[in-house]
Amino acid sequence: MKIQFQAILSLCCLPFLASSTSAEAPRGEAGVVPEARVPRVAERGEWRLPNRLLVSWRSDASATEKLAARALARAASTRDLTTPAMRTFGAGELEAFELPLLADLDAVAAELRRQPGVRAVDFDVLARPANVSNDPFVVGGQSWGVLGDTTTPMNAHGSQAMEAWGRGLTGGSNVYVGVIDTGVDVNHPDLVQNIWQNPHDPIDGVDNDGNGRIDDRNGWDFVNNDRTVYDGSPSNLWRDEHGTHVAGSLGARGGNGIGVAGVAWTTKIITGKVIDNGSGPISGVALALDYMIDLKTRHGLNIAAINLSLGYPVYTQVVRDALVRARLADIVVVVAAGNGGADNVGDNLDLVPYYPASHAANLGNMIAVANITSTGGIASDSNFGPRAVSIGAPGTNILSTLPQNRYGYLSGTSMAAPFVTGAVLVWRASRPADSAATTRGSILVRRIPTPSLSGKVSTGGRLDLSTF
Ligand SMILES: [Ca+2]
Ligand SMILES: [Ca+2]
Ligand SMILES: [Ca+2]
Ligand SMILES: [Ca+2]
Repeated sequence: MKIQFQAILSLCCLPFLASSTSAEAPRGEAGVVPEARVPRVAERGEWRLPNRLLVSWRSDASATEKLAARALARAASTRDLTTPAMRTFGAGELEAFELPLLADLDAVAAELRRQPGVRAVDFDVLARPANVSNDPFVVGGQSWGVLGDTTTPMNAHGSQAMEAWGRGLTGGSNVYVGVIDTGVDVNHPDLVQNIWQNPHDPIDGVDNDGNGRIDDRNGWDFVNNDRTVYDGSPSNLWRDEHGTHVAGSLGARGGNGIGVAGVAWTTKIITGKVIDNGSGPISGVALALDYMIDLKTRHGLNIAAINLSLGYPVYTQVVRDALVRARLADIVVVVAAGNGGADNVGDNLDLVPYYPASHAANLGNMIAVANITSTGGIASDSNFGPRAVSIGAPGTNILSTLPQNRYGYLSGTSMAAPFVTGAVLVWRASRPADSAATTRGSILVRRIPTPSLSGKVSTGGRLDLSTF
């Protein structure tokens, strides 16, 4: 039931692909070259303040012992943090040591712990709200794409989004995303809170906000040229299935106790419906891109990313020109690398172009994404390209939202792209000043080197939110 390639525009997914691929890489990261790898959180110690130690003195510590310890630590200054409660309960004093910035905190702490007046030495650690997903398919482990290597449940090949959530990075409702795809079921209970509601164009038959689309409440349907971005129904579940699934992967509501969680728990999803009943003309893609760009540049919406989980085999100037405008508008455009063509075997896009993915190599705001499996292999039908394709992300057997309050699994590079798009949203929520190019570069450099992607994508690695 793969979507036919002869369509003018085809979706980059393979519904309900039974199991994984024949191109599995060895498990783990054995043999990975460690060059240029961004250190993981624990390695680079970003949780702790770089120059502070908290010294708990023994209650019987003498002034001489304290002086000696401060000198040993070469503390630039010290601060007394002793509280009345400590005194009430007979505890020793507490002191913060401010050390020179380049001090080796671990070494100094170890030395201090050996001093006679010292009871304990702590690092001053940054506390952030711990966001623990209560979304049943995350808790249950079915949503492997959001898991990390230190999470429970665990999957080392997931996007590690769950680790970012634990540090308070869950996106934000002031960060907008354009989903250019089929329609999206804007009433799905796990999406509805994250669906954009245009406040400036009430349903009154008038284009109140002057963007050329009358009553564009949640986006626009560029295929049928109407305002309904969801045209499915209980008797036509398939019609806007693809975009609904993509929207859930990047931005299903997290922490709401139902269903799945998108990489970004909160965002505002704007739908540009450009595919209906399996395909749509690429002119709609260009128009939808410009619609999003206009919402950003003239209407002030903070659109950080656009997801394009679609493709076609011919170069078109209109889409390329719109993508250049998206770059000028400082929007990251994430595109699916595509799924192999008629033979279901992934193609090298450096040799066989597929668009818009093949525009990515030449536009500094674009990221083309390959599909990896839950065991870290590149899916056998995933396109690749050491120049054209940037990174791999979970794309095989991905559980997400489906129309009419359903959930289901889909596979393909269509499913991989929204993980990266969600990562853009999470990044920009905590770093609102970063440009599209900076955001793109930051995500790509954080990839985890992955054997199956070596020589297949430009970064040689897979998406990793754990160091966001
Ligand atoms: Ca309008
Ligand atoms: Ca109106
Ligand atoms: Ca419609
Ligand atoms: Ca949810």
